[in-house]
Amino acid sequence: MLSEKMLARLNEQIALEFESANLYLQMSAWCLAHGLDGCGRFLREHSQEEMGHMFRLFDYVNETGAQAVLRALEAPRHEYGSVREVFEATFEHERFITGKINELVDTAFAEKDYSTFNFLQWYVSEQHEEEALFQRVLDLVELVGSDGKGLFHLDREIGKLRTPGPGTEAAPAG
Ligand code: OFO
Repeated sequence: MLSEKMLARLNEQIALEFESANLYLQMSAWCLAHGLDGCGRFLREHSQEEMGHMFRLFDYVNETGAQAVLRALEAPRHEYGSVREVFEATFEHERFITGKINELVDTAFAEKDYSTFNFLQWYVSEQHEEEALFQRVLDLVELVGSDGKGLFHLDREIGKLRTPGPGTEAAPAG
């Protein structure tokens, strides 16, 4: 059974995962509006991945006999100066989410809720993968460049990336 504190924190994380999904979906719209179809596709897929994170938490909370409660969501940022700025924001966002997952783990431990502590390990691994993925994207921006012809190639390379699950590596699509 979840403590009140644990339930409130898990419900907040459900909202944060929704906001992550909306952030990446909004970013995909920015990319498409700027002719960057590969980046748009990658970010749209990542938005769906975030919905998976949300549902995993939603199901867990409900399975404990508690009730997942949804809150109003923050509107995501929709203006960016460049594709570099978009991907700098993705990396910053993932670091923010890692901090939130760590706080959840701290709470589970402090509440002696070892079932939730165990459940959260998947998210710990996932955040490691997510930070690595977006770091890789930033490395690509650096290597390939984001001006002129570089932007064309960058869009193609990012369009080939796939979001890995925990235990797998970010690999270009075949
Ligand atoms: Fe991007 O990991 Fe969930 O939020």
